[in-house]
Order: sequence, then C-alpha cells, then structure tokens
Amino acid sequence: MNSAIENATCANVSRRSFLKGAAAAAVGIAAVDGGFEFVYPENAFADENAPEVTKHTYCDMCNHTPKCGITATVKEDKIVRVVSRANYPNDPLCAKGLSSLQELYDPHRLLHPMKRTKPKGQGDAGWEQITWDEAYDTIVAALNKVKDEMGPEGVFFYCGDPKEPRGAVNRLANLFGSPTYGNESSTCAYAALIGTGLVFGAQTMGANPTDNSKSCLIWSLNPAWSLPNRFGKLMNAKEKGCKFIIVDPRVTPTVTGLADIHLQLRPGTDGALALGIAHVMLRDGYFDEEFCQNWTHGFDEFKEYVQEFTPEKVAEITWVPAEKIEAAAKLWGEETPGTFITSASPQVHHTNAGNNMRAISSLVALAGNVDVAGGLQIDPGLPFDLFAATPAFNREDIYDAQLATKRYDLEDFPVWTKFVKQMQTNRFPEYVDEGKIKAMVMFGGNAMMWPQSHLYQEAIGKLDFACAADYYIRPWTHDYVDIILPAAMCYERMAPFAVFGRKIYLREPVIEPRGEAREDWQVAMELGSRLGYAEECFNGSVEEALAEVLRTTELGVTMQDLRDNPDGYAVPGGAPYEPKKYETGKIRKDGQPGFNTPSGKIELVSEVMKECGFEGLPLYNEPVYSPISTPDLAKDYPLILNTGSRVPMYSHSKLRDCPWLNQFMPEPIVRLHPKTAAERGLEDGEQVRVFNQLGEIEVKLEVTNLVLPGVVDIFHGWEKANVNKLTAREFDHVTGYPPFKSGLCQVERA
Ligand SMILES: Nc1nc2c(c(=O)[nH]1)N[C@H]1C(S)=C(S)[C@@H](COP(=O)(O)OP(=O)(O)OC[C@H]3O[C@@H](n4cnc5c(=O)[nH]c(N)nc54)[C@H](O)[C@@H]3O)O[C@H]1N2
Ligand SMILES: Nc1nc2c(c(=O)[nH]1)N[C@H]1C(S)=C(S)[C@@H](COP(=O)(O)OP(=O)(O)OC[C@H]3O[C@@H](n4cnc5c(=O)[nH]c(N)nc54)[C@H](O)[C@@H]3O)O[C@H]1N2
Ligand code: SF4
Ligand SMILES: [Mo]
Repeated sequence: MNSAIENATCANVSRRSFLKGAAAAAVGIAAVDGGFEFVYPENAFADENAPEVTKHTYCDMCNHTPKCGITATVKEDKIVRVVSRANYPNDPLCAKGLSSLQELYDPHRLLHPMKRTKPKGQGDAGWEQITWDEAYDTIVAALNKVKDEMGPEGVFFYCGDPKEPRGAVNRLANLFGSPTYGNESSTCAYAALIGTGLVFGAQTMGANPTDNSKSCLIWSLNPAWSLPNRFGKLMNAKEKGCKFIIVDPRVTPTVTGLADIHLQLRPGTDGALALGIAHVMLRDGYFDEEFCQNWTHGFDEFKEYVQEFTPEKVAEITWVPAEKIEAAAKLWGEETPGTFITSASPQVHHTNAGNNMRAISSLVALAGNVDVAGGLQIDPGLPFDLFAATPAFNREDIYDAQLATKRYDLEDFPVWTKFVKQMQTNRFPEYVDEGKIKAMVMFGGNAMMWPQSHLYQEAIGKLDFACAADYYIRPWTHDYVDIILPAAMCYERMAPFAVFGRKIYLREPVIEPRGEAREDWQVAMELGSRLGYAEECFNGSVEEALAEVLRTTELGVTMQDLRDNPDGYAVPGGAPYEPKKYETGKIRKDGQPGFNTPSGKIELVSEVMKECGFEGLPLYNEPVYSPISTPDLAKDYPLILNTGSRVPMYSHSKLRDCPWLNQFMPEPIVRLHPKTAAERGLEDGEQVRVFNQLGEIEVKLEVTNLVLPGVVDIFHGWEKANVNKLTAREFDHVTGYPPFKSGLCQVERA
C-alpha cells in the first residue's frame, strides 16, 4: 500500500490499537481494547479445525458507491477474517471496512421483524417479535387502505443514504403508482448534479485526472477521509506532476497531500469565489476564447456580470486573499487541459446551492476543459447505472405516463423536478401536515439527517402508518414507526451489482443472513408481490430481479456471463475516449452538434432557470444567515456553523456502537481554531455549549488548526448532540437544499 495513503486514511486512527483489534477478529475472539469490551454472540465462533473457504463481496459501511472489494474467510458459515480484495478496482479497505465484522456480529443487531405494542415516541415502543408473514400482512393492509382512501401518492417510499436498496424500492413505488418516492439525495448529490446539468447538459461530479491532465480543481472534497480509495488515485496523479487547486475551508489531509494552491473560503461563499476566479480569467486572458465564443451560451452577459467580482471585493466576501484568487485563476487558465472534481455535498449545503454549483461549473467551460482528453470528459458511457438499476427496471415508463404530474414538489422546486424523477423530500413535514402523505415505507433512513430534524421525527409519528427496514432499531427514528424489518448486510446479500466502467461484478452472498434478516431487494420484491404485482416483482426472487436489470440494459449480458467471470465481466464493445464529440453530434440526443442543453451550448446563462422563473445568470447571493446578510443576528452568533464534514471513522449516524471505530471519537466534539478558542477563553478538552436562535447542544471542544478561524466544525448524526437542532429550514429555491454548512452560532463554556 502507498504509505502516504495509509497515513492519510488512518490520520485519526490509532494504528496500534486498531491492529490489535483486527488481530483479535482474525481468530474470532472477543476484542478488549481501550476500555471497550466486545463479545461476539455465539454464532460468530467457528470450530478452529473446520475447513476455510474464501469468498468475495463488497463493502457498504459508508453506504456508498466506492464499493471497496472484500475477501472474506469463512468457516462453518461464519466469517472469521476480512481483507481487501486483490485485483479489484477499489482498495484498500478503510478502518470502517475492516471493522465491518463488528457490525455484522453485533449482539444488538435487529434479527427479527418487530411490531410496536405501545404508543409512539414515548421511549419504549414495546417491540414484540412477529413473523415476516404478519409483518407483510400488516404493511399491505395499511398501504392499501391509504391507496383506497386518497390514492397511491399518499404513501411515501423512502431510501436513506444506503444506496443499495434504491433500484428495487424505486420500482416498487412506480408499480404501486406513487410518485412520492424520494431518497437522502435530497440533501446529498442531486444539487451538484442539477447545477452541472444546467450548465453542461450532463450531470457530473467531475472526473479524476488522467495522464493528460496538467491540473485538477478540487472543489470541496476530502477523499482522504470520505473516499479513501479515490485519494490513492489522486496521489498517483500528483506524483505524475498534475497541479492541484483545492477549495476547502479546512486544512485536511487531502489539502496537505495534494494542494499546490489552497483556497480557504468562508463556507457558503463558493459562488462568489468562482465568479472572482472567472473575473481574473476573463480580465487577464486565461480562458479559451474560441471555445467560449462558439460553444457557450450567454458569454457576453456572464462576462459583464463578473466585472463586479474583483479579487479585492471577493476577498472581502470569501476571506480568501486576493493574491490567491489571482494565482488560482492563472494556474487553472494556463495549465490546461485540467479536470475538475466536486463533492456530492458541502459546496451545495447552502441556501445558494444551485447558483454556487453553476458558477463553479462555469470555470470548467471558461478554461476550455470540457470534453477534451485530460479535462472533463462528457461520455455517454454505458446506457445504465446498475447500482441504482436502470430507468427501464425502475419503470420510468409508468412514472412518465402516469405519475410525473402528480408529484407534490412541482411548485416548490420546479428546477429540481425537471432533473430528478424523485420527490425533493425536504418539505416532508409540510406534506404530512397538509394531509398529502399518510404512510411511509422506509429503507435505511434516519430522520436525524434533516435540518430541524425533530420536525421530521414528529411527521413520521403523525402518519397513519410507517415501517422501516434497518440493521438496528435506532430509537430516534424508529420510536415513531409501527413495524421494523431486519435488513441483511453486505455479507449476506446479492443485490445490486458492482459496476466499474464496462466491468460488472456479481455479488454472491458470503454467508446466510443472521436470524431472519432478509436483503432489501428481497423485501421490496416480496412486498410488491403481496401488494398485487407478483409477476412484476418476480414473486420476491432477487436472482430474477437482477436478471431483469441486466435484460433492461439491452446489452445481451446474462447472469451466467457474470457467474462465469467472478473477477468481473467486461461488457464487449466500447471505444477509447473520443474528444470534442460536441463537434460531431455524438453528445446530443438528437445527433446535432453541441450539448444537451436547450441552447445546445454550455449555458453560462441558463434557459431552464429562466423558464422556471429565475434569473439566467448564476447570481451570487449570500447564505440566508451570514455576517453580511444578517448582521444583527451575527452580533449574537458571530461564528459560521459548518456541520457534517466527514470523519474517517463514522458514516453519518452509523457506527457509534462499533467498538473499534468508537474508540477514535468516543463522543461528539466541536472543532475550533486556536484563535477562536482563545478569544473565548476556551481550552482543548472542555465541555462547551454550541447554540444559536434555533437550538443548543453540548459537546467537547477540540482546538485544532484544521479549521478556519471563525468557523465551527461539528459532525452530524450524534443522538446525544444532534447538530441538526441548530440547522435551518430555509431551502435553496433551485435545488431545495438546506444550509447545513453556513449557519451562524456561538460557543461558550458549558
Ligand atoms: N447537519 C448535517 N446533516 C446532514 C449532512 C451534513 O453534512 N450535515 N449530510 C447529509 C447527507 S450528504 C446525507 S447522505 C445524509 C445521510 O443521512 P441518512 O440517510 O440518515 O444516513 P445514515 O445516518 O447513514 O442512516 C442510515 C440508516 O440506514 C441503516 N442502513 C445502513 N445500510 C443499510 C442498508 O443497506 N439497508 C437498510 N435497510 N438499512 C441500512 C443504518 O443502520 C441507519 O440507521 O445526511 C444528511 N444530513
Ligand atoms: N467516512 C465517511 N465517508 C463518507 C461519508 C461519511 O459519513 N463518513 N459520507 C458519504 C457521503 S453521503 C457523502 S455526501 C460524501 C461527502 O464527501 P466529502 O465532500 O469529501 O465530505 P465532507 O467532509 O462533507 O466535505 C469535504 C470538504 O468540504 C469542506 N467544506 C465544508 N463547507 C464547505 C463550503 O461551504 N465550501 C467548500 N468549498 N467546501 C466546504 C469541508 O471542510 C471538507 O473538508 O462522503 C461520503 N463518504
Ligand atoms: S471507503 Fe471504507 S467504508 Fe467505504 S466502501 Fe471502502 S472500505 Fe467500505
Ligand atoms: Mo451524502
């Protein structure tokens, strides 16, 4: 392993104690470390002399699509050891992946369907074990009742951050006839995809540098902690000479490992910073004039607008020194081709999300970095996303013909509805209060992820019926549902496929599910069958559902092809990347030259925005609460509240009970710069109150140079200190996103 990656990945991880734990797992004994005692339940022990079998799967500990490969050693249907899978596109396993056995064999895991016997939200649901049959019968009766009384749209189908159930749940919602399907991407990736979709006519979060890339603009991503397998690839590009500009308020291991220029901005001022860089590029000729004149829409208007964003003015807004803005514009404009990478979330966790993302995307066009080798390659790629299944499998035909006009968010978020065939979920409490939603089917979600999250918790409680599938009973959310179903984990399930470019991997279960757990796809398909769609839901068969996913790709790939190629089946065909396809008509759906936007060009001024009643330019607006937009509020709450930047050892609300991971951050902390702490007479390690006009939490203080002076950095998802008590429910009009990362607050000794 590249030692730089190892160091960065494990930056917050005490290697000695972690490895001690890992060794304990290998022999299947209890791990006792740093005050934590973890005892595997009986069924984690195998006969020492039993033969060993090696099997492969991929990890889902960060619920995400890095899909790191795992090789598991199995004895008597018990996993005794896991390591990174060799010759697999994504490796190595991070601390979470290596700890996944503790989640799998956790004695507190939910292993049977349960129903509540006591009233909601009172701390004790009186959970009582029931059979799958009883669970399904109850759910089917409740959903059909809502369907009969008010129509299928009254049932809200929801997937949280776990991405794996999505294809099956989407299909189920469409078959049931409900456009009220949504997922956690209402606060995650879609705003970035909408922003880039508006500009490029292609939804993208950028691409890693290739050997042709002279530069790379990373706009708010910290893969050293959030996507460790990707960080290794970026380190390799750095070694080959690619120059990096990184826009991040914090000094992360990604910044120290990669950045040639680090722009440490005030959170939420991303749009102003991008317009300032554009100003310098256009002023000093660091742009591709021919490309801009021929292939961008609204160039002159955009050029006129950025006149006011002088480096000096932008420095005042963003806190980034003017010289650095100048230097970044020069590097980005001169070191071409260059690629750009943006995150799913931090740059859009603001009330100006959509326009921030459009302004950032404009920089790629100005530099002429679109659809060139080493730049942002706009590639039609394979006609499917096997991870979230395919449009045909998801039954978008039903959605388009019958459901699209019945969705509840049409008036709230018109731009969103043009791009996303799923509901923007952030106004869920209002839809419940307005009587539009009466029941909820939840796969892997936590109400704590929303801003002012108690309102979402209460909204679930107000429903006639709610059920959830999860690995655990998480009281914060599940105290408000009626039935809870045990979900099988990555070692126990088959769906979905892993796809890397043209290579597809089938995942065979490594072990039988513990207890009565069932995989999400099976649950969705069994529920669908009982709701009257047995044929469409393959009578609950995951094998057949997956075969149908393959069939809908129309690529001629079969399950047998995948079984015959356990090291990945390469879909035949495909050609090397072809640059400048916009000139030859290979990007647009109608075969004409140009891009898939209304004007056929890269839209610096957006026609879709205008059609939806907004300004066409990516106007910069201050975050709704900020020292500039609400100076009076800022007198009481002078610090910028930046919540949810990822930590290496946890995924959102998960893994707090995993002993090997919990030891690295046993309790919620707030991070402050030494200067900010000193101004308040605060010292490292003491308990502090973090509060604003919306709420208050108590956490332990960590004083660190990682954060920018004047900014407060707190991770989300802690039940005992839920920072979403302090985040506001003003939503960006374009994307519906909340200001998770640009609130205001104050910190005092507790
Ligand atoms: N303040 C603040 N809030 C944020 C963010 C932030 O940065 N700041 N980030 C936002 C973002 S980007 C996201 S993605 C969301 C994430 O928020 P959530 O979607 O709530 O994610 P988790 O906390 O991981 O909750 C997932 C639940 O699913 C369960 N689970 C995990 N895997 C599976 C599975 O495969 N099947 C089933 N059935 N259950 C499973 C877990 O046990 C857990 O209870 O949070 C958002 N909220
Ligand atoms: N370990 C771990 N990995 C994860 C997750 C997890 O919970 N834990 N969650 C997964 C999910 S759902 C997601 S969405 C991704 C997110 O992946 P990342 O975006 O990489 O994660 P973050 O740490 O939220 O944000 C990256 C950087 O953005 C900076 N940032 C904060 N505010 C701003 C801002 O206003 N502007 C700019 N330009 N930068 C800002 C932060 O300082 C941080 O260093 O991570 C995924 N990977
Ligand atoms: S980054 Fe870590 S948690 Fe995420 S898939 Fe890879 S090993 Fe698992
Ligand atoms: Mo996310």
